[in-house]
Amino acid sequence: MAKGLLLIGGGGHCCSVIDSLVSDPACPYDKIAVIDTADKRGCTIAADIVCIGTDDELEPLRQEGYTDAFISLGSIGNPALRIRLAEKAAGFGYQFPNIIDPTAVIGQNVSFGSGIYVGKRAVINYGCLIGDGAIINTGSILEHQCRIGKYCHIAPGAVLCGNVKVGSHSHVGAGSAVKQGISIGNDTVIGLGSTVVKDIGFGVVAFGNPCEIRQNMPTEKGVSH
Ligand code: JB2
Repeated sequence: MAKGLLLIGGGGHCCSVIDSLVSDPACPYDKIAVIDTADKRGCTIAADIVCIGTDDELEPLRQEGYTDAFISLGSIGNPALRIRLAEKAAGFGYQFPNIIDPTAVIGQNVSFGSGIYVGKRAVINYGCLIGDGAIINTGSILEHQCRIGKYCHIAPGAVLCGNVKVGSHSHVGAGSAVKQGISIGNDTVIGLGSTVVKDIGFGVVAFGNPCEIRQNMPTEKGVSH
């Protein structure tokens, strides 16, 4: 039977994911399709890959040879929907691959969970640990031995110097720089362009140079996921 991949969420982030898949000569899939909201059924998302249905069709699509699923809906600071969709797909027996753009550079002794996206020209250096469902986006740099929790998003161009720890569900904004050895807690957002030179706790929004805590995470973005 053909090996199929279902991409869940067909917006901007999905276009990046598709681009990485179709530019990879080692892509293992015979067929790739998207599911999104009902109004997108039949729409081409990118590179001739079409939206064929909705989340309500996860079960029958699994029977049609879509063995693998990938959460291609992105997030800026609140991955709750990504987590819910992954749990739903897992319940129907889907496997979650890692999608690593062929231009990314991966060092030795890097450990990946599952369902991870690594974008174009991202660099993940020696000994990093990357949790399930993380997005290591375009051009970001994770120096040696960084630990990235589940469902984090390291946004484009962020630079994490060595031994940085980012807790689960957290977001490091585009173009931010994080000093070596810093810890960022769970469920935290670092705003774009920040310079993080001291530890930042859990459940907060922090930004600026130097990066400071500005507010607690709004309730609807709290730790309900
Ligand atoms: O419950 C859902 C659902 N809710 C929204 N199930 C499924 N299968 N799809 C859902 N969607 C779809 O996700 C929307 O209809 C839309 O097509 C897509 C979200 O697209 P959007 O372009 O708004 O955002 P994104 O998640 O692809 O990208 C965000 O995150 C990226 C990491 C953006 O902020 C990007 O700029 C960012 N790079």
